[in-house]
Amino acid sequence: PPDPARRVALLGVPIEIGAGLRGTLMGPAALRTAGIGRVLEQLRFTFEDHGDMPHPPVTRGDAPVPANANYYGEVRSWVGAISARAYELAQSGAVPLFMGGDHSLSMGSINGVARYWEQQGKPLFVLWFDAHADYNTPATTLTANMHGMSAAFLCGEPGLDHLLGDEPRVSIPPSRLDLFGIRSIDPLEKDLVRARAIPVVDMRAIDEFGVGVLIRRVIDRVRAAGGVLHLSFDVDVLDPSVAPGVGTTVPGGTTYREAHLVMELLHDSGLVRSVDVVELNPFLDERGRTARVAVELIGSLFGMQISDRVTPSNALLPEG
Ligand code: 4U7
Ligand code: MN
Ligand code: MN
Ligand code: MN
Repeated sequence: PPDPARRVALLGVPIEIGAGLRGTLMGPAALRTAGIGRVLEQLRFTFEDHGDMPHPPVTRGDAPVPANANYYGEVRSWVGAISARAYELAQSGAVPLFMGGDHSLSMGSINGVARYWEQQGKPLFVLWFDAHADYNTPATTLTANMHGMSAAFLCGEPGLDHLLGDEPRVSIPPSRLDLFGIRSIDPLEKDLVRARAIPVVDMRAIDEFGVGVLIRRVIDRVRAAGGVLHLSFDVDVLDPSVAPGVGTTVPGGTTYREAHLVMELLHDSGLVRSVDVVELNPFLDERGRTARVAVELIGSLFGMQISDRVTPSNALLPEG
């Protein structure tokens, strides 16, 4: 029977105007078709599907609209509403799983859950599992697409200051953000990431040291701080040969097994309290492949195991 103590709250967030290409609004439907609910049920989770958020009405704010931020008004309406829902879901004690939608949704989902954890006195860490750093601001962006600005916004970078409207804004210290899997970063964005000393695990580091050691370092840091972890999983972190159904493919991504190992180790850590699955674009997918892979990875994150085995502890690994 399902274990009521293990609750996952699914919420579809069909936003697409944060990205350059249309189609991520079909993401939540594709994840459901690929069996995200069935997988969670198999793993004995009680899951609640809260359906898809409605497109919020676009209201004109009093604050001026910044330049270099496409569809600012629409994104602002979404982000405020998402943050409020995220806060409620975190408060309910479930693990919220936000099904995107493009990555601009994380400005709301993470702000909302961070607000909850701040009240609990627990530091929230954010694992940004993505091909991109998403650390642009209106001053650094080359495209004005807001899905490339989410991490920077969350760390309190200026330029989108009124994006949350009346929702209280929480900022994540840059030292609690981990960019993991990146291989595409714009010139001014790179300068900003360096200036803020954001921990980065790029694909070169993964090639050289392997994902296992590197993800354990992230986990150890969260645990040592007595914190909890939000996973922001941008499907484009996977190699395009594994996950073609995304708008911004970058060659040289994580393999199928590397991504699974990240998820398996995150599961074993017991620290993940909320999740985004973003940037799946079913319009660009090949016969549902990417949606299926994303659901399989979510399975590993929630405890799907290849075999019953004891995971070796960090004591067996070389010192970092
Ligand atoms: B995603 C980009 F220029 N950096 O800012 C930009 F390369 O959420 C890409 O990670 C952003 O998919 C990608 O537009 C945003 C570009
Ligand atoms: Mn992203
Ligand atoms: Mn990306
Ligand atoms: Mn993308």
